[in-house]
Amino acid sequence: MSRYKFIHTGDLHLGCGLKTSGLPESVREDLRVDVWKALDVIINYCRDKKTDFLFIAGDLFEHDLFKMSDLKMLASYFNSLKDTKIFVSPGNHDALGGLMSYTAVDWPENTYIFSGEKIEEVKVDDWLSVWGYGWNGEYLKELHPLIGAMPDVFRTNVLILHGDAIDSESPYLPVKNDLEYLNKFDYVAMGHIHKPIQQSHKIKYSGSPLSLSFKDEGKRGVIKGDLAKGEVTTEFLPLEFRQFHVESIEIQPEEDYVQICDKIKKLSVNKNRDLFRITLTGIINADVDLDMVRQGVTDSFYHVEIIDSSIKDYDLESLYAQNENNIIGRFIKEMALLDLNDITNRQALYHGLEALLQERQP
Ligand SMILES: [Mn+2]
Repeated sequence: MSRYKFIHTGDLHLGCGLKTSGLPESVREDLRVDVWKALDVIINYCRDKKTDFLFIAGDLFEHDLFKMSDLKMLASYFNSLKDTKIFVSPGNHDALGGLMSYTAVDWPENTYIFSGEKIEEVKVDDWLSVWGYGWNGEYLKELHPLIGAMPDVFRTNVLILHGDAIDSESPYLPVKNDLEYLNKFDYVAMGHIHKPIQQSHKIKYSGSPLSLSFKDEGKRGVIKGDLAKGEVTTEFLPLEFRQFHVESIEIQPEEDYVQICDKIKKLSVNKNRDLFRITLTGIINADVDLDMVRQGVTDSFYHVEIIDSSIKDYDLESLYAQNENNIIGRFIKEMALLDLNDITNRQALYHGLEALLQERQP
C-alpha cells in the first residue's frame, strides 16, 4: 500500500480511581464509565473508517487499579479490529513492570506492544517503519540510553513515545533537549501530557480523549492522520464527552437571591453532562445565604461547585451605631474618610470588617 490512515491516542487511564479529583463518588463513577466509552468510540471509529493503524502512546490503563478482567476486556476490544494494526508504547502508569501488565495476557495478532530494551523498529512494509518503546518502571530520567539503531532516512518513520517534551527537568522521560533525534522521524506520536499540544509540525501530543478534571478544560479528542512516503498529515478530531468549565461571576450588592441564582443558572450548558466550577466575586448582599444559592442552582447542572470569593455588603450605618466605641466603629470612621465609590477602598473596608467581625465572634 502507498497510503495509510491512522489514529493517535493515549492517556486514557482506564481503571482510574480519580480519588484526588475532589469530585463526588457518583461523578467519579460516571467518569470511570466514560473512559471505557472513549475506548469504545475510538475502536468503533477505527472499524468504521477502515483505519490502518491505531497508535497508543502509553498510560492506556492504571497498573495498580486494573484487574485481570479489565485487561481481558481491553484485549477483546483490540481483537474486534480485524483491519487495524495496533501499536502500543507503554508509559509510566501502564509500565511493563507494573502490578498489572500487558505481559499478563495474550494479545491478538493485530496488536504489537513495544517491550524492547531500546527504542525498537517494526518494518510494516517496504517504506514504512513504526518505532516505539515501553516503560518498565515509574521514572525515566533520560532518552539517551534508549536510543539504539537510527531511523533510515529513505524510509518513512513513525515513533510512538511516552515522555515529557515540555519540561526538560521532568522525571518522566524529558525529551525537550532531544529534538535533533526526534526530528529524524516523520511523525512522533507522544503521550503523557493530557492536553493536545503540537510541540512542532511533527512532534505531537494527542492528549487524553476526554477530560477528567477541572484541570482539563477545553476540547479533548484524538489525532487522525494520513501516512504516505515521506509525508505525514494530521488533524485533531474532537470527541464529544463531558466538559469541565471554570467560570467566574461578579455579583452586585443590589442583586437579591433569585437574581443571583438566575445569573449562575445562565452559565449552564449541556445540563445533563458538563461540570462547572463557578467563582463568585464582587460585593454580595449580606442577606443572601450562599448555601441556599448552592441549593437553588444545583438542579440546573449535572455538577456545580460554587466558590465564594465575594465580599459581604454590610449596612455600615447600623454597624457603626452598634460599634461606635470599639475598634470596629473606629475602623469604619477611618475608612469613611476615603472615597468609598472606589472599588479598591470598598474592598479594603469590607475585608477589614470581615476580619474584625470574625475576631469578635466567640
Ligand atoms: Mn504518563
